[in-house]
Amino acid sequence: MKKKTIASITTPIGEGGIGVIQVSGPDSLRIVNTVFKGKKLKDLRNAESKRIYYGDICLNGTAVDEVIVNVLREKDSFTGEDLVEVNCHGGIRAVKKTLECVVAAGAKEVHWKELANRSLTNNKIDLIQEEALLEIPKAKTKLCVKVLLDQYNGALSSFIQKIIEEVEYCENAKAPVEHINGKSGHYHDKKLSFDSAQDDVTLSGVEVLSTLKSLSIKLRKLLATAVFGCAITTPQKLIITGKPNAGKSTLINALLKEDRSITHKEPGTTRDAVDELISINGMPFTIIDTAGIRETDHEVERLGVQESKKQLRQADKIIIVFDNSKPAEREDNELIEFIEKLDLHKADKSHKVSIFPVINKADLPCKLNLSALIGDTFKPICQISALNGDGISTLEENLIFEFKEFIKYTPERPIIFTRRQQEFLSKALYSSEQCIKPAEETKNDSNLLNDIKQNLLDCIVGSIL
Ligand SMILES: Nc1nc2c(ncn2[C@@H]2O[C@H](COP(=O)(O)OP(=O)(O)OP(=O)(O)O)[C@@H](O)[C@H]2O)c(=O)[nH]1
Ligand SMILES: [Mg+2]
Repeated sequence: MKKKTIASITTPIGEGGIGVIQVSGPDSLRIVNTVFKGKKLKDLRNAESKRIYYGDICLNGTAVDEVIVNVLREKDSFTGEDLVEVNCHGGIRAVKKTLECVVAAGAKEVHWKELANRSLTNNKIDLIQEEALLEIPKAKTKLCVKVLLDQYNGALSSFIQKIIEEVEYCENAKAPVEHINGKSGHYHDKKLSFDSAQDDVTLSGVEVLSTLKSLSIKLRKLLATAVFGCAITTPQKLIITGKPNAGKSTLINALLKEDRSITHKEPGTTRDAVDELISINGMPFTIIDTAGIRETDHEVERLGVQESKKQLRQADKIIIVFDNSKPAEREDNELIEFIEKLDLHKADKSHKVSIFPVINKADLPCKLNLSALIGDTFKPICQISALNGDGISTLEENLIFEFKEFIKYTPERPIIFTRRQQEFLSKALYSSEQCIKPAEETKNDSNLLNDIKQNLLDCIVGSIL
């Protein structure tokens, strides 16, 4: 069935120098030609690929906007079909009017993500690359862009593809396994393709088993990147809590390196959870200033406390702020008790919250006897002064400790960056590890080995296609 030609505004709507509309599909040149009047080129259907043309977009013979169109024939376009990029003036009116003309001429208006999907369905990119492409506009830091761009260019896909080829190599060598999901042959027709082993080599059961074992190790190492990659695409929630007046908002400002959170000497200044984005060495975090937790009769404050508890339940990381200048109080205790129980009520047991207790106002004389209050449960990681900045860098180092290995990012490193990829590859690893032991015990039973290969292929190919 012939695909419909689609059109979408691919720049954000708002004031700006230019606005871009992309028209993709078999009729894109014909459609744009009916509304484009070139200064030199008379018929856009004769346009050369990778050339730009200057002219007007016209409606009933009247110019709507002056534009430059960029023509990319099927072989050159990222969607894998004829693509016309109309560059018009920025701002809301000019862009919308130009799109209306193109739609009136026969294109179907779509969300810009649909263009990425065309690229996928036309085998220009695979699913992982499409996921990376859609994440890039949301990237929060330079590090995020770097990691995602590498995955878009195939770092993760080619790594997984090599694993697939190694499994297929075992398959060529011994009793052939039916190809999965009716997809025959290798994973060749995508953007990234490799020549896999075609030689008719015969591997022994022991060799097949040892290859499969080494693939499991590779998969395990790859899966360890998910904690970093998923925090790149979904910034971790970092909640700041502590009794009223402990210095939570001041600490947020110190981490933000600016004065955004309202601070005051009166306890209870912050009543709503306020969130901001921070970057620590390129790692993005959503940092949330909470109202603290305490028993109160004040209705507005009570709602604030309720909201704080909700935020704490959803946290990835929690900083508990203790006040060095005051003796420990019942409120500190209540908070500790609440936080201790957080993981118990979680449906997803694999999602554990990390706690970072800090002693603030270290610049003031110490009146806090914390050990009597909390023992070793929440050993403070550092003493800080949110007011003058002492100890903040130590706190930051602690917050990014689990990403340390990845922040020194080696270009083109394969990184798992979505839960979907993580789930598929975890299944692949689980199914192979489940089978390897029995296969060893049964002296490399070829049926079992085939099962391992089949399961591995099912899950791994699923992660990429
Ligand atoms: N000396 C000293 N004062 C601090 C420090 N951190 C915060 N303060 C002061 O403590 C007071 C309370 O600070 P906030 O940051 O508003 O405290 P909070 O925990 O957000 O308070 P609530 O929003 O009321 O729960 C302010 O007067 C701050 O200037 C510190 O490290 N040293
Ligand atoms: Mg506050």
